[in-house]
Amino acid sequence: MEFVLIAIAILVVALIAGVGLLVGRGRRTTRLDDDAAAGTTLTRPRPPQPSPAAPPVDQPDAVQPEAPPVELPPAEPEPGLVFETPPPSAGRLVRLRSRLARSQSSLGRGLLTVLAREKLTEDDWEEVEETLLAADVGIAATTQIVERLRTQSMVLATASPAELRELLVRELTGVLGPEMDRTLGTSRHEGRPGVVLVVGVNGAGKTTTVGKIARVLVGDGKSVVLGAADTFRAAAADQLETWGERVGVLTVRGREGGDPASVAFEAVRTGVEGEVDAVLVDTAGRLHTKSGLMDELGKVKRVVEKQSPVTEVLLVLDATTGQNGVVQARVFTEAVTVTGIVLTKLDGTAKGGIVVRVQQELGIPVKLIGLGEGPDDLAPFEPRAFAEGLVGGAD
Ligand SMILES: Nc1nc2c(ncn2[C@@H]2O[C@H](COP(=O)(O)OP(=O)(O)OP(=O)(O)O)[C@@H](O)[C@H]2O)c(=O)[nH]1
Ligand SMILES: [Mg+2]
Repeated sequence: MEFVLIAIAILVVALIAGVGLLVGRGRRTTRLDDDAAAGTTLTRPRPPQPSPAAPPVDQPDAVQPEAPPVELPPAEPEPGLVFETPPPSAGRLVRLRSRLARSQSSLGRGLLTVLAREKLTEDDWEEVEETLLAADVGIAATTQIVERLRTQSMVLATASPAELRELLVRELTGVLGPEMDRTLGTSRHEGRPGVVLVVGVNGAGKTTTVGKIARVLVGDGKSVVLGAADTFRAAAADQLETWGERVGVLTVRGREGGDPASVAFEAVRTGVEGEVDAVLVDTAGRLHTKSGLMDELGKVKRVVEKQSPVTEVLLVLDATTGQNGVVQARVFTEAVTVTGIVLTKLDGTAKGGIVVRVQQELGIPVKLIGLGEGPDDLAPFEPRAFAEGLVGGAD
């Protein structure tokens, strides 16, 4: 009997010591259940000292509402180095609209040349129609524009070039959904950060866009945390981290091949506890035709929402992919309810009209557009400025 009691006592002491060790380790470093081998790390550009106490061990399924607030390490560049200060979001599209030059050459110039003819014949109207369709404006919007222009043909006949241009800009603005709400969910709401999930097929421009959005937000004076939930390749997290480093934004990353949902969860938790304005989560490119990968995306969102609601799901579409973009958008929105579209590479296509089609066919607003590979070549979408860019001649 005595022997049994002694054995139980030893067991209890060993258990207490074991638990103590585990908790102690968790306080020093942020580890996720399935990432235990390599750990999930917080990387802040050039921190002056090692990261202070990270939050205790956590699992995506076990939210700890009373976790102590995290002090994010101060973002300070090394002496002699300075973080970049990107320009604010306001007025960016006006500054970048000449990047739509390629679209402009086929759409704007083409239309203005025809509309300036003295008397418009049926052939001329057909040319107008073809020009709009060639720019990917889509049948519905093309029909609407042509019908409206036809009713104004008397005005057209006597209009000056400037008046013609204005008329065309007005008509194009009309089909660009000027009434749609394009507010980005990147602000704090009910004491929590805006949480943005960025999704899309391979190579659409997701990571670049997350980096550019971080710059836009920093330029607007907001605080940001990045989540590298593309754990498919280590290079993906490096790529994102580099974007963050340039503007002094922290990146949360996991080990290569780890669970993307865990990294996303950890990034959002860091953002919640650090009381930042927005957490931006980059995800791996995935084919919309692979249902397993689409399910994984659904899981990322569900897991993040155990921590804080996702306020924005941005689907990044490559503008040069045409109709396929609309198909992609349908599948992605079934998996994660897309709330906004980012149309990238509009600088490299003559099909700027794709904006119209994507919005009309999906009912989802285009919120941002990518107009180049430069770090600040991303602009909030504004229908009027965009129409001016398409028609050209404003700069
Ligand atoms: N010209 C132009 N290139 C862009 C734009 N946006 C992104 N790119 C380029 O597109 C390429 C792919 O960009 P990424 O951001 O790596 O794409 P991704 O969707 O993250 O790719 P995966 O993670 O591999 O799926 C890069 O070379 C970018 O510079 C844009 O608006 N214009
Ligand atoms: Mg990427």
